[in-house]
Amino acid sequence: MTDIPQDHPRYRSLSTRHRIVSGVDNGITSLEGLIAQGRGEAFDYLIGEDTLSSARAAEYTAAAMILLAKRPGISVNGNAAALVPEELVQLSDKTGAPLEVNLFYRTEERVLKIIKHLQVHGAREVLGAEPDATIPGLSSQRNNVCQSGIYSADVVFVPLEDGDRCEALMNMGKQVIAVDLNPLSRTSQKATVTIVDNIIRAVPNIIEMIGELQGKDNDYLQGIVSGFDNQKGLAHALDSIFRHLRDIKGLH
Ligand code: PTJ
Repeated sequence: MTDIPQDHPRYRSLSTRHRIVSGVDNGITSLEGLIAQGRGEAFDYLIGEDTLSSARAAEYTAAAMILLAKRPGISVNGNAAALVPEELVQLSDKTGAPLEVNLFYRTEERVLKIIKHLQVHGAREVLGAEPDATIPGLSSQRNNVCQSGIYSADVVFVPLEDGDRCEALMNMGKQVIAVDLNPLSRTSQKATVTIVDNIIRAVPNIIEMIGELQGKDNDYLQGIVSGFDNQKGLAHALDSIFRHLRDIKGLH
């Protein structure tokens, strides 16, 4: 890997790109994951590569929802595993939400590699190697889930989701927290709470917010959740993109 100078203006973005490439080299991330990352980068550039105030509100709501959940669950794919393995383990440790590997381009080999990768980053138990339940109404490989994880979860955290499964999980009566830099994606439009932010910023933010909110009573947490409007958050993300484009010299 070429060394990226730390003072390079796009250091963070370029080192993230390298992490995804290593994920592919190590058999964790799918080749399609590179394309997904590219699309994410384009949207991240348009929102200014920083957490928007609406994304912060969504992250705060997600933290409250996870704390309120009876059975939270965390879905891990090949991109999330490559980008934020340690942070996902921390989120699981802090909340008791099991980590479950769930892949769109599922191969047994990749599932096992991701489990091992999460274990190297401190995970004790990781679900997903032996799915024993099926998400109804979903024909993709992502319908393979574990009874003790995503299947019985009431709140599911799903970074980089595909729209179909988001909808299928919602149809099961679950609350879905999605992280997706594209505010126009079907996932973004369907999820209970959509965090339009880069996963590399979103997960650390949520962990910090969970630390702040732990110990607050349920009424307080419920107040945060009730006060959140997902459509308003998405509209703010789109407005921010338009504003950013207008600010670029030459555009009116
Ligand atoms: O590991 P697998 O087999 O489960 O496959 C995972 C991918 C991501 C390849 C698969 O789910 C897929 O093809 O996803 P999509 O339909 O391309 O959607 C990915 C979404 O994530 C896009 O809307 C991107 O904008 C967004 N995205 C990409 N990188 C990031 C991101 N959102 C937040 N943070 C990122 N770093």
